[in-house]
Amino acid sequence: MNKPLEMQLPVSGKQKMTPSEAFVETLVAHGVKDVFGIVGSAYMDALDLFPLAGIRFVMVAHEQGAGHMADGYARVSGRHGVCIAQNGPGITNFVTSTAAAFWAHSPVVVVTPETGSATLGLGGFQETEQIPIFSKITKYQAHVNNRARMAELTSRAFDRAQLELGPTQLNIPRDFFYGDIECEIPRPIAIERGAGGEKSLDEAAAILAGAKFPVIVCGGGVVMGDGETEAIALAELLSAPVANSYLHNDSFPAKHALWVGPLGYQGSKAAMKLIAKADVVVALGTRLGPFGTLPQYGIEYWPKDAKIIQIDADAKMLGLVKPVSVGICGDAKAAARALVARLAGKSLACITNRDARLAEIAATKKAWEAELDGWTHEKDAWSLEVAKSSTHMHPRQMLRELEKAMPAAAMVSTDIGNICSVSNSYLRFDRPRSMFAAMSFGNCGYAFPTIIGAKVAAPDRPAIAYVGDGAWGMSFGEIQTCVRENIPVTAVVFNNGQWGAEKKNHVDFYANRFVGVNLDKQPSWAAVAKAMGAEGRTIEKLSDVGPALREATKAQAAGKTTVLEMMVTRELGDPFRRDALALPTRHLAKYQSTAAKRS
Ligand SMILES: Cc1ncc(C[n+]2csc(CCOP(=O)(O)OP(=O)(O)O)c2C)c(N)n1
Ligand SMILES: [Mg+2]
Repeated sequence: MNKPLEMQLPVSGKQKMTPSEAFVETLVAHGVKDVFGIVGSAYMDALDLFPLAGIRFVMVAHEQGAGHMADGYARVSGRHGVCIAQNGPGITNFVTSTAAAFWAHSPVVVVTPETGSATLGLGGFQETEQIPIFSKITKYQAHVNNRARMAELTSRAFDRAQLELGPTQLNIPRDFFYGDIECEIPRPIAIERGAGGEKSLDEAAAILAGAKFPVIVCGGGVVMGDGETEAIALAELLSAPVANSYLHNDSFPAKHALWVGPLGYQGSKAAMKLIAKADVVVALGTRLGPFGTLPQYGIEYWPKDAKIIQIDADAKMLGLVKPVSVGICGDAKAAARALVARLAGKSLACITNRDARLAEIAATKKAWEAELDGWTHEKDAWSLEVAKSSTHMHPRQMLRELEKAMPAAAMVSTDIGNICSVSNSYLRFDRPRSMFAAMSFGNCGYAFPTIIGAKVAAPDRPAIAYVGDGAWGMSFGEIQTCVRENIPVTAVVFNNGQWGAEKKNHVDFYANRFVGVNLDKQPSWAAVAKAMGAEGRTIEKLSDVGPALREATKAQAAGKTTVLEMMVTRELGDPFRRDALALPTRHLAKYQSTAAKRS
């Protein structure tokens, strides 16, 4: 691992420099230490300055990987993630990772050198219109239309990424890196976010004072706003159970007695049963995304008659998905603190039934844990059939073993897939900025590069990616980055020999007519890892899971990247979205054999 670089200060005062120097000095002004990308002539003049500016260039295998690394870096550190590539194809490779960062609210600055201004529009080499492509997946796009504005526009792209919490694009015609300019390097703009309007906070406090069964849902806003302590204080004041919003399992400490687990797909039944009883829901730093509030396990848990107090730093999120009684446009940390200040010492209706509620929370959690312990395998007919003749591990049991062996302070990224989704019930964290799921964009291939970026930002924390074997085929190339750049992580690859999450739809809706879902003739992923210079292990037995994870994460301290290939059965948990599919209707005679038999 490279040693952390000395803090550098940018040049001050107006002076003569080249645009490349202005660009790099602006990165320095914003505290940039690491940039992810693949080398390209388009920005070579600036790249040449990185070493002396104290900026590490992390060379990756594919630009999409660089974008996800910048995302993981930003999510764990709260600082900017930065990626850069060659104009044209290097930049279009950033599209998926930028969209993913957009939905993860990550302050990523996507630097997109563009074809030269003198030939733009002539259909030259590596030319495409780079602004329209990113227009819907960035919070702000800066186009350097004049080389003298390099520092100003670079700095704005960095400021906006933090102010709006999302990716921004900095588009630079490649010839604009050269020349002489006079400029001053701007300093970052820091804006303190407040608790929200006094009136809405007063209204919220009044509703909470009368609540008999308040429930808090902590979302990504608590993590990004560093509001854990304040969320705990609010929860303790109300003795309210706290659920994590979908894929934000790190938004409230799992060891806390009031934590009840994540809502949403493959989440905690305890959280669902308790929120179903709420008369008031405090949505703290969450937009209550549809994916996280749809019925699960056949439980329609959303409390339709409850009053909802929603707190979000982005006013556009208020009442977007669920109608709210009070919307507070504020920072999760500051708003939670303001609510505690308003409620402390007041007579609260929820205190009268406090002990009964605490007992109910504990009993509901206990019942869910017991259910999870006993839920060793899936019980639908197809899963029972495929598991019957298999010697491989049941995914759920394997996930429980991983949970038990999870090292302290671990960071876990999760991909999109059936087993990764089931892992939601088994991922618990005691500190924020620990879980990096593929979020709403849901692209396969997210988890591995994202954890590599997270490890660069937090080299002392164990870094673990959960990845299905299909998604692994998309992303394993970044083992090269781990090995070459000495970024040691652990990849846990679930080998079920299929694109399982999609296969589940074939099982549920298409009468097991499998098209394009079986991953036959896969290589041994453990052997591939070894061939690439990492460690690789094939895990066949449940009793080996925990020790293997512990050993692999320990080996990170010795600079070793390990791929643990988990051999699991082909059984499949509940699907992502039963609600979004329908049984097949066919009108043409030729396709009648595929029509659903309706009774
Ligand atoms: C880039 C991308 N392509 C396709 C999909 C559709 N998709 C969602 S889940 C999934 C299957 C994932 O399979 P795997 O990674 O093996 O995990 P498993 O479901 O088997 O656990 C696919 C193809 C997607 N989400 N992202
Ligand atoms: Mg699979």
